[in-house]
Amino acid sequence: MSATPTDVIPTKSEWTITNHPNANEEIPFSILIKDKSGKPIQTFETIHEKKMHLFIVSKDLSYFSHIHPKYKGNGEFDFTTSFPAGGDYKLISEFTPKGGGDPSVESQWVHIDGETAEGIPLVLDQKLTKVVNGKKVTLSFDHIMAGMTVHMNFTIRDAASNQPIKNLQPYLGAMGHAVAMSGDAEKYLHIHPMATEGNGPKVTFMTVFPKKGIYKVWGQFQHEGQVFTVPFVINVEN
Ligand SMILES: [Cu+2]
Repeated sequence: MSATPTDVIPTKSEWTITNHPNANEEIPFSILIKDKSGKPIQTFETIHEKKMHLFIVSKDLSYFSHIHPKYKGNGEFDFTTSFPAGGDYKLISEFTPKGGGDPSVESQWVHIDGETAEGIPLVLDQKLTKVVNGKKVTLSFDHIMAGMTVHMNFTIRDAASNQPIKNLQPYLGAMGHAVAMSGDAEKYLHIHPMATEGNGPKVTFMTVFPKKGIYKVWGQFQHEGQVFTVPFVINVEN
């Protein structure tokens, strides 16, 4: 398994959005996935239980959402979602046309009307331990250098007892999922979950940060029927 994407099928996309979408309203979207020549792609692989994974982030990366558009056929995926405030959001879709290796990625910026939330500056986490939903999550790395395969470990404990959690549940067919974006929201990273022994407390992912700088990483895990998302802001060195 390689940390850099291989056998990615080149695609094009066409996004259809209501005119002047507003914050706090359900907004319908459709995404048409086409091949290089512009013909709709007909068949997609099911990866981690879904034909498409869609991530939505605000420009300042303070907002994060992970949803699964429905495949309507003839290359078209539909979904509805709402946005917490006005402003610019990036929508990143990941899907694998039949026969592809790693997923293809198509993204689109959208502007949402309505009162804009004040941008929250990305602040580097000084300590890579956080408490979310009663879990104490620690992020660690073998190293954190750009351009090289990085192993990222999330270690999950019960926040109250500090006991390691050993009964994580598979979420979308893996022991966890992780997503990373560069601080400017330009670069989206493919992250591979590694085959893990047992159900926690440590879940390892593999990726390559393309260049140095600040990145935000979100880990998603499931425990006792609840999915929780834990974000970290990290600095990748040269
Ligand atoms: Cu997904």
